[in-house]
Amino acid sequence: MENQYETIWKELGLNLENHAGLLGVLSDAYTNIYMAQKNRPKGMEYFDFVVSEIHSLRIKEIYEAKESGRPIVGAFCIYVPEEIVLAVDGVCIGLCAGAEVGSEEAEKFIPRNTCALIKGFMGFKLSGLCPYVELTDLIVGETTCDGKKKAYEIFNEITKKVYVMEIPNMKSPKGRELWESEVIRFREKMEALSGKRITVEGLQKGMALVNAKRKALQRLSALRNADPAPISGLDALLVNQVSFYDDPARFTRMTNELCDELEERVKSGSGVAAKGAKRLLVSGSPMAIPNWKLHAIVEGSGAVIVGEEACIGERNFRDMSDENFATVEEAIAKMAGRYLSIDCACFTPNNERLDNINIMAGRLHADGVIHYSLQFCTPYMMEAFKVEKSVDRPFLKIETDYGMEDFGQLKTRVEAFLEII
Ligand code: BJ8
Repeated sequence: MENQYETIWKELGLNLENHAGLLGVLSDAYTNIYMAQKNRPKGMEYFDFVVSEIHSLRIKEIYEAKESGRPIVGAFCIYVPEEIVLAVDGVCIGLCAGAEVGSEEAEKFIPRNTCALIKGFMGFKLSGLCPYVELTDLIVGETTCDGKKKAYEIFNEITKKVYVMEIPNMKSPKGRELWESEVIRFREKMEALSGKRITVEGLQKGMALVNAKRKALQRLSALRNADPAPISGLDALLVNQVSFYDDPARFTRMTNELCDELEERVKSGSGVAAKGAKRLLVSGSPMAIPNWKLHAIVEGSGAVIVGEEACIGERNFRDMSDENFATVEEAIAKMAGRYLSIDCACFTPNNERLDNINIMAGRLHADGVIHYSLQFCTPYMMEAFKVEKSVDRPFLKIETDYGMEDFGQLKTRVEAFLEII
């Protein structure tokens, strides 16, 4: 008998056969990578549940939100101001895909030499595998890297609902002016989409939700300073990945509960790896769910990842939005400033990222830094040279994609790196 979720998937036009295959592969990977870990915090049970329901319960929730008239907005970049979506009672979800399923379909529209993240989101949509894309009323793109910029043109031909925010290349006064005007334009777009005016109260509510989420993620990040690390890098990465599509208030509550437990672990000196285990910071391109490859390799080799200097990681929650404002205009101006401080490699120059990596490595007592770029991700691959020069501890540079063909080779390189630390 058809279950309630299948009815929704069918209505959304998913390819049910491919979709069943995808869920099977995801569930096996999760069992092998996540459930095989020892000494996991009890608080991770919630996140295990969320992953098991990734295309079921959460999709039903978003489906019901849409039915009740709430606008559903998808995004691919942490530059998209979630506060504005929440200010009109919308739902904001991350659409990046971290698996190579659908690449062949994607390559019918975009060049082979495109980064896996772009191929991933195109491929998921084209293969009828992504219920999130189908539920959106608006998909917000941005002019960050060239690959994304051009892919959005094609994605709009396919979905007919892409809206692009222009992001400057430089953080100059002109760049700031342009960006602020783009945030204002986005506010107007959200007002038109929802039929609601954005008010001071709406923005206060949106900011409070997003800031609370950021604060919980900051708390988790700070707990990873401890030795032994109270949580594995794999689990912390998962919490960060889930933050992009879970309900924000519930996510914050569950992450804070997890942090309460981790605090107890830190107090009692217990952790996931032995005290003194080698600690690594990972820095670079985003790792969208279910991209767990590097973390699985590093932690399978006996080290522990203590931080992610990435958009699915610290870059997403480092700065808060200023909740102290009297008018919508003031709120927008402050918010625009907050977003423009994000240190994405798409900017030139981007020296603040070098400082941030070193600050993080020091705070987390990292023994080494692994720079992670997706293949064909020019901004991060290029910036790796500067990062290597600026980092004051052992450094390893990796370029990879979502495939598993290089798993053995990467493992050998990571093990050799751990030897020299
Ligand atoms: S703020 S990192 S989320 S743009 S991996 S598509 S950069 S070729 S994702 Fe990003 Fe916003 Fe910057 Fe963050 Fe291009 Fe690189 Fe692919 Fe990338």
